[in-house]
Amino acid sequence: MQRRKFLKNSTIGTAGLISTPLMASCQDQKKAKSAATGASEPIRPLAICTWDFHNASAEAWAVLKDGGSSLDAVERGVRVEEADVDNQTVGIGGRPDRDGKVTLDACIMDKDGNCGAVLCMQNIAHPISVARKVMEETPHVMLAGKGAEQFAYEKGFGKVDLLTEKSKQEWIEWKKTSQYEPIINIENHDTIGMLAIDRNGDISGACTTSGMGYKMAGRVGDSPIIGAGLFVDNEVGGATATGVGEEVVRTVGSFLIVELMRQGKSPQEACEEGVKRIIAKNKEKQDFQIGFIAVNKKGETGGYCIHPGFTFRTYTEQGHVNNLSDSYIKP
Ligand code: SD4
Repeated sequence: MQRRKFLKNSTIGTAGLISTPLMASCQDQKKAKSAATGASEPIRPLAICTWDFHNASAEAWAVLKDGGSSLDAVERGVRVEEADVDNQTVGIGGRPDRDGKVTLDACIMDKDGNCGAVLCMQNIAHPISVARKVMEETPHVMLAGKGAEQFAYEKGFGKVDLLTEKSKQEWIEWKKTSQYEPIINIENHDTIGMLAIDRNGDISGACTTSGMGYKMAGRVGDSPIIGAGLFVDNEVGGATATGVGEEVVRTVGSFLIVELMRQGKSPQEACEEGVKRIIAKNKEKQDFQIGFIAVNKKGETGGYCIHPGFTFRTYTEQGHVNNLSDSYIKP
């Protein structure tokens, strides 16, 4: 909540984000890393997530520092946001669709290229854990809607009313105009995508969201789509996205970024190219936000977005850092 107010009320700059323990530009961070570790030594363990979700990245770190797997780290990390009723774009407390229903999307991917996803699922508080069960306990990758919900009950998940009073009242207010406009960095862009590397050097990722607030019933964005909202290739690295999902799907953004890293681009360069592909398809209209983050096998990280204001968290032995992403459109 603090972060949202800050982004709304001030111009973005390093001075503003003082509620976090550390703040650094990507360049500062890169310099610090190479000075501390030497260029060739892989940085691990490591967790990175979209936005300033410090509790989520701290939870992931708690798993990683004790030698836990990157898969457990990303699941446990993003569950923190799913459980946070004040986060209105993930899990319980998420904004509903235009009919007043909270529908959740999530996906998870492991070091072996296994993946699972749930799409447009109602009444279940932890979609990421259901996605993991789809991955581990079914022959499928994706379950949607009622089928996903039914599967969750079968696996012991309880039925939860995801619509909080706050989100309900805001939806009632929204219905007066029913204007559907994604607002840059504020209302619609707090999806958590997280990537982690464990002590073994294995990479996993997770992404979870309630999607765009007041979306059409049945609408699914990029977040639960493997390759769009998330992609991991343990040989190369991983990437994940936040923002207007339709645009990420159109460019298969996260897969693209991992492939660009495979071809030799750094995570930063690959994220920049990912955003540029989206811009190239939207020459007339750029009033929407996309943020990408990426990590490669060496533990180098990157992030890039269209509009200023996107931040991402990294957590390594060097500390917990909130990084201000560079943007295509300059402040
Ligand atoms: C979506 N990418 O459903 C998500 C929205 C998002 O914070 O990032 N929300 O399109």
